[in-house]
Amino acid sequence: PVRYNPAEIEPRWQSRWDADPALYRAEDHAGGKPKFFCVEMLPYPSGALHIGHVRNYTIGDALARFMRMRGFNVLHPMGWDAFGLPAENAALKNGRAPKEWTLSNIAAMKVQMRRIGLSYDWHGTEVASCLPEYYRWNQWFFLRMLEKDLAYRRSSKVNWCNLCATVLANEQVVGGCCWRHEDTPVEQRELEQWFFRITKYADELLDGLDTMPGWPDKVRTMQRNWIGRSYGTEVTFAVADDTALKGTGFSPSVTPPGKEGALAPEGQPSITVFTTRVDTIFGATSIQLAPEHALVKEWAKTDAALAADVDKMVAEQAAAKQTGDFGTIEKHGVSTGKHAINPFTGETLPIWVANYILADYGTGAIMSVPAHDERDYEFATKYGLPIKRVIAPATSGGANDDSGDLALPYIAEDEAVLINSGEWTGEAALEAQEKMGLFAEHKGFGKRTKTFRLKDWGVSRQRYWGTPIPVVYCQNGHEGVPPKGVVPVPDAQLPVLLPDNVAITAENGSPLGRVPEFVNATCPVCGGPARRETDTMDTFVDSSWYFYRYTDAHNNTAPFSSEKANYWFPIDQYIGGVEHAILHLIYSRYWTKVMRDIGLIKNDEPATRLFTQGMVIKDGAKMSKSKGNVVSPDEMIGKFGADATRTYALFAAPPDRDLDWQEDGVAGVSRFLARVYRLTMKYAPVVKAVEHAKGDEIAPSAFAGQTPAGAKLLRTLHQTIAKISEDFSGRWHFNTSIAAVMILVNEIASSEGAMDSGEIAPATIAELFRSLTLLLAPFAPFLTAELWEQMGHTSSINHAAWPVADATLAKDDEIEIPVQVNGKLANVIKVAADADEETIKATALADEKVQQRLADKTIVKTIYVKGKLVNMVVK
Ligand code: ANZ
Ligand code: ZN
Repeated sequence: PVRYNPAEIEPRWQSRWDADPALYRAEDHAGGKPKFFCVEMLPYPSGALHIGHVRNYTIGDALARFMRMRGFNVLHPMGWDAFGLPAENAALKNGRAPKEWTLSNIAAMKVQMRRIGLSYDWHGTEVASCLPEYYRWNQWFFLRMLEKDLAYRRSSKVNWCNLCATVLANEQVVGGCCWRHEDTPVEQRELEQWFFRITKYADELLDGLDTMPGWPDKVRTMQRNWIGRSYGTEVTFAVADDTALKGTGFSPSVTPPGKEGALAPEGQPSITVFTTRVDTIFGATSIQLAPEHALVKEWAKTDAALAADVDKMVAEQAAAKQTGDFGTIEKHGVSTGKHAINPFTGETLPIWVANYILADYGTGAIMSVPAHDERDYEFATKYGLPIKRVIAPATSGGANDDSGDLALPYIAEDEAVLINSGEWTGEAALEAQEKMGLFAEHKGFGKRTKTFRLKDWGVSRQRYWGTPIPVVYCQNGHEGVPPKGVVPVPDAQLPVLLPDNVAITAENGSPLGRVPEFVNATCPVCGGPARRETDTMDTFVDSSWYFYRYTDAHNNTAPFSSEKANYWFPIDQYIGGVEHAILHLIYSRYWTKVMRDIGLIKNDEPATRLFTQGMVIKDGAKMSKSKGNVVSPDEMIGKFGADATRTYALFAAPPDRDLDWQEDGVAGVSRFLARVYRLTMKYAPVVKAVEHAKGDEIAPSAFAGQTPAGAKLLRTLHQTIAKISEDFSGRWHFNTSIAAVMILVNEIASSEGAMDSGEIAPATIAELFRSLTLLLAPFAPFLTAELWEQMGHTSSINHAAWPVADATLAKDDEIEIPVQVNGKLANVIKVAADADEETIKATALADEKVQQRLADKTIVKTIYVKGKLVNMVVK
């Protein structure tokens, strides 16, 4: 018999597929088929695929192939996230130009992808973000955002990684360090930067998550926390006029008569605090300011001791931010000697400066409520500031007594009530938050606020290998172009080309700034001299909309046609790593909303369903060069073939779990495929003969006239079809799908005698092998294409109809039912699948093992759970 030789079959089919550019082309959007848009996250062209990519792409490929066979119009694209720092590092290291390095990596990885048999429509969809055909649309979008005031420029403190020699977005800072350099602390620098106003969509980005059941809960939770919406209240405290107080002999901390709710008089400073717990305001016993608060700076001018203390605190905070342990620094502070008036109570509170208050959060000032806030409690205890309880459990009835023996600080807010809070005493805490906020607004000394953890997206990068930002700075600085002197490059002049032959050095600062031909530009408005922006865009811009370009990859008059995008979007299935939960998956949601608002598309969200696959590990550990446990896809394919590698990647674990790669396992799958090959090749002539006689569509063989052996095989076959079809639509447990095919193949193999002797009819044999080949097609495309042809089919298996499970054929003729006596298993009986209750009870009673258990006892009653269980209660 012929031997299974993937090294011969796979390249042969690959070149046939390559010769047919329309093979995986989706139909025109005007066609009648239902659409299915399946996207795997595009790779960075580092030079070689790793085995994790193989897993990710194989999951998507199996699904795309299955959906094609189910009759869907499938768009299955691929592209390259081709800008970014590694290309510049390669230039530094080996002197290779980033462009040349990137394009040759793309070529190499494309060869690998083809070897794996991934069914991408390369000709129709391929995009590479480093090409001007692509990045000119990044520039176009930038200009649209500029028009919509969604792109703006400002000077701000930014995250800076010294190794990247560039700015990082907040999303690229992980635990105080750079996302690419896990042990390089991020520094803060003050720089002029371009930002995208993603915060404008903060509410929608957050609320939209509730309407996305097709996204994993863990991703939605991560996004919710990242966006971090919190409601709060700003309350303004007048700073007491200490000289006036002194004059009246008034002692601070006693209510100044008539001062309730007072705003600071003209010329008198005030402090606005930000609190999420305005309901605790009767418990405020001091005001704490950030060392960089404007008032502190003011007071420090005339108070040298204060100035010295504050300087130290500023330095200490900067250091703590850098090391990322801001939350754990020892709290301390210094009194300013000034006082502020609580507008709710009229009480006078001492004003302090404290090292745990951030200048750039809220208003940089807080009211300190030690009884109900941990940090304030720690601080108040240290300095002997008063602690006043104003919140109690609802069970306390809201009595005005603070002798409660609950440990302080008492944090609970749900189910809590206010005590010691004047007219608000007895109110539920949550309601009081709302009412007291409204009250403060009404009285004019406060306002309710909504704040987000999400900050605007800083997109300027001081790097070469990225999209040039399409603005120039006119040296004549026209009026009327806001901000002064910033002139957008007109659409007609796009793309602003990234120059070649730029020296990449380790020096700080944008490499483009050292290219005079690039920098020196003409102002499009006045024709005068202008300096071109030399920063490039964050590469997350590229990946924010690339999947839209797939629908119309060759368009050179627009980023894509709205008509096409509206047909294909939202993506039906998006597949990729969970590490993109915050970065790419928030940015691309933002981009979608912007494109919707400029009228390009209709969808609110980019993808209906998101799947995040597990990692591939080796010997229980994440793969890394330093551990020497990296599995190379090329090596696997070389040894076992692409089909075995793919099938193993799906067989070894459910796709959402981590997969421990074992070469033995790939070898095992390869033996299984060899068995499929041998058997199918042997019976292919039977299939050919039967199908030739019946026409291409053969009806499932009926039970009528079947021998028991034939009926049993058909039953397993149809059960397998039902199971795999369900796995694809449901939980994607391809590991059990493939296991089911293995069981089927075992059963076929042990019926070889019966097939050869004629006991199993040719029509049954034909149906078995035809369906087996179809069932394996999503997993092992090369082998099944070969077998399909060997069976005499001239049209491609790619669009052959997926087999349909016949429920009658799949039905077991016998079922097993456990029999219990007093709840303990006595035996499992076999009965006809359609047996009635009487028969089942009688069979149970007649069973020998059940009889032994019953012995001389009396049956009180017999409980029957349909199709599941018989339980006899005995005395
Ligand atoms: C009084 C209070 C009472 C507070 C209480 C909490 C509990 P999140 O939820 O993280 O937004 N805060 C406000 N601005 C601050 C700053 N610049 N630096 C340090 N802390 C600041 O936290 C909001 C709470 O953090 C605010 O509500 C404020 O303390 C504090 F029982 O006000 B709270
Ligand atoms: Zn000008």
